Amino acid sequence: MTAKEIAEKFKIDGMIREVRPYGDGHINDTFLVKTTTKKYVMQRINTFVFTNAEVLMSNIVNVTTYLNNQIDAQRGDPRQKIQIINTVDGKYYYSCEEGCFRMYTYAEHTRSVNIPLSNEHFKKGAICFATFVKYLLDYPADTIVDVIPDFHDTRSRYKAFESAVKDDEFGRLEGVKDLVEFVKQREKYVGLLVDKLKKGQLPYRVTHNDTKFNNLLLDDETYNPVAVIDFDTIMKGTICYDFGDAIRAGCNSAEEDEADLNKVYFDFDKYEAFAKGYLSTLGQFITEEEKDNLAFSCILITLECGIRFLTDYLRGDCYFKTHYPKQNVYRAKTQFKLVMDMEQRFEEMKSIIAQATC
Ligand code: ADP
Ligand code: GN1
Ligand code: MG
Repeated sequence: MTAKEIAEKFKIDGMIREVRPYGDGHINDTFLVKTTTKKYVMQRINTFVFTNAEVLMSNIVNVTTYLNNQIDAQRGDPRQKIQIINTVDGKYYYSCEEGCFRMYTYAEHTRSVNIPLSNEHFKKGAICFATFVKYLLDYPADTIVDVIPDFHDTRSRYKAFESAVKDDEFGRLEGVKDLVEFVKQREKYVGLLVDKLKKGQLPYRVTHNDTKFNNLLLDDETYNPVAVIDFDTIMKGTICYDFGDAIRAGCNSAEEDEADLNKVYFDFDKYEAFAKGYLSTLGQFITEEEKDNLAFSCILITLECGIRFLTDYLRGDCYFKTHYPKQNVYRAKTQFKLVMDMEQRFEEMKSIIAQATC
C-alpha cells in the first residue's frame, strides 16, 4: 500500500493532495498529510520500540482526552489540543503489511527546532513542559501502562550496557573502549534516582519522559512554544526525568551528533533560564526532595542517554534511527562531554535551584 492509500484509511476531511516525510524524530516515521481542506500528521509507530500498539494508543487516548479538557478549562492555546483521528473503522490505529499507523490533527502554523534560540526561548519552553505536568497532577498515574518498562531506570540501562559490552556481538567494542571506561567510572550514579522513587522518597507523577526541545511545537512566526507533543512515553515517573532530559537536550550548545567536541559545551545560562521557568510554574506543587534532585537529574539523564546510544551502537544500531555509520557513537560522545561539563559546575547548578523562586 502507498502512504496515500494508508492515509485514506483514516477519517479525514477533503481529498488527499500530498503525503510527505516530516520531522526529525529518532523513533517513529512521521508524514505530513495535506488534503484539499486540512493538514494531518500520520506516523508509522515503531513497533520494535513499542511492541503493543493497542496499549500505547489507549494510554495516549486517555491522557490526551484529559489533557485537552484541562487546556479548555485553563483557556490554553487551542493548538495545544492535539487530537487522534480514528480510522474509518473507528480504531485508533491502522495495521497493515507496511506497519502500524496513527493519525493526529496537525497543529497549524507550527514548526520545531532542535536547539532553543535563546535563554528566553528556553525559559518559555520550560513553562510549556512544566504546564504539561501541572495539568496532569491529578491524573491517576497508576492507570497508565508502562509501555517501555524501566524507561528511565538508569540501573537497568546500565545492566543492558554491561551485557552489550560483554556480548560485543558486532566486534565494535575495541573502537569505543574509552567511552565504556567513562561509563564504568560513573556506575555510582545509576541507582540514585530510581532508589529514591522505589523507597517513596520521590513521588511518582505523570511525566512526559522525552522532553527534548523538538518535542515542543513552536509558533511559525514568533517561535514561541505552544504545545508539547510526542506522547508515546507518557508514563509514571519523577519530574526529575523531565527536567533532566530537557536540560540534556536544550543546554547542548551543538547538535546531538556534533562530531567536533570543541563545539559541544553545557550552556549554563540556558540551564538557569530553564530552571527559573520550570520552577515558576511547578515549584509550588513539588516537594523539597524533588527540588533537591533536579540538578543531579541533569547529569544522570544525560549519562543515561549516552549509555543508551552506546549500547545501541554495540547492539548494531537497531533502536535509534541512524543516518550514517557511527552516528550513535557521536551522539554518545556529545552526551558524555555534557556530563563532564555538568559535573564541574554541579555546585553552581544546585544553587540556581535553591535560589529560584517558586
Ligand atoms: P518521534 O517519536 O519520532 O520523535 P514526534 O511525535 O516527536 O516523533 O514527531 C516528529 C516531528 O513531527 C515533531 O518534532 C514535529 O516537528 C512534527 N509533529 C509531530 N506531531 C505534530 C502535530 N500534531 N502537529 C504538527 N507537527 C507535528
Ligand atoms: C528519542 O522520539 P524522540 O526522537 O523524541 C528517545 C528518547 C531519547 C531521544 C534522544 C521513545 O526521542 O528517549 O532521549 O531519542 N525516545 C524513545 O534524542 O526512546
Ligand atoms: Mg519526538
